[in-house]
Amino acid sequence: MTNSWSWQTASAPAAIALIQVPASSALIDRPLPQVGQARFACLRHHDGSIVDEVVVTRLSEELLEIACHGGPGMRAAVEAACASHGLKAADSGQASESELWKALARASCPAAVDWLLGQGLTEPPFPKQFLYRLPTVLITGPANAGKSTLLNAWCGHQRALVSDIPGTTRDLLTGQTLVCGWRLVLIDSAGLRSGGDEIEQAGQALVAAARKTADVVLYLQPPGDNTREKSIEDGDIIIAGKADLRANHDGLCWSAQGIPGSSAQTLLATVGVAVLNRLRLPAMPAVAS
Ligand SMILES: Nc1nc2c(ncn2[C@@H]2O[C@H](COP(=O)(O)OP(=O)(O)O)[C@@H](O)[C@H]2O)c(=O)[nH]1
Ligand SMILES: [Mg+2]
Repeated sequence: MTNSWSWQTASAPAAIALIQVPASSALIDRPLPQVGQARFACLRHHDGSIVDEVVVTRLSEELLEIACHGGPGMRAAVEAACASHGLKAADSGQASESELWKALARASCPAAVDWLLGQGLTEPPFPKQFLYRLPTVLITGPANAGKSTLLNAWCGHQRALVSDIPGTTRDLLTGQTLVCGWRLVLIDSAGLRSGGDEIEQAGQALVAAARKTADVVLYLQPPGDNTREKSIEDGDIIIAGKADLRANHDGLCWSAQGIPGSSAQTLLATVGVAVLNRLRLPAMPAVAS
């Protein structure tokens, strides 16, 4: 018989918590239930003192599942009781109380908190780094494509100046948005074009540098864009910009005015989901956007 026990539930405070322990009558104050049956009992410390009122289920001849109370103090008492019986904590994949609290304190956004509370520190099926840092999304494309307008709409306020004068945006401008609970850092950038004055060329160098570090690159392509070949790189998410000026609305598109059948908000939500998919981040339905 194994000599180890493990938590079966995440270590966030909860009404109840589950442990699995070897089937030993020393642990409880009543006879062990039959296999497949459950009973109320008291969990005992090795010295005989009562630790908690619990429900004991006999999973097999050798294994018990015990439902105890799930507050942090009770979890600590249960851990101490198991240790007093000479049982060792197995690595259940669940975080210890303090590890989880530290992870929650570092969580990057509501979806990360939601994930940690639900799953503890189990290995996520998405890049773990995004539990603790915000993904960056570079918005690039030719001058006048509507990049700054897209940034403003996504941030929900006027972060960048918008104008039909090419070269209005020169620096990298950042803003944030929430998509299905994941917070994204959006980076607006100078329009791609050759020539221009020294400051504009410096702006182009900033875009090139931002490309190297961004987690996702959105290429906003205005109608009639002919810079495509040299400016779009493998892996870019291409968005058909100024879709209100286009007859065809197939594929991923964006218009600040919306298009027939889709408001600007609906189009943004679709772009947001495309970004999450690229980052392999799951939409967390329980978390408000
Ligand atoms: N028709 C139309 N015009 C837009 C749209 N988005 C931006 N514009 C206009 O295009 C011009 C350039 O926009 P801006 O966001 O500054 O482009 P940027 O140079 O790519 O940052 C401005 O006059 C905007 O009002 C759009 O979705 N549809
Ligand atoms: Mg701009």
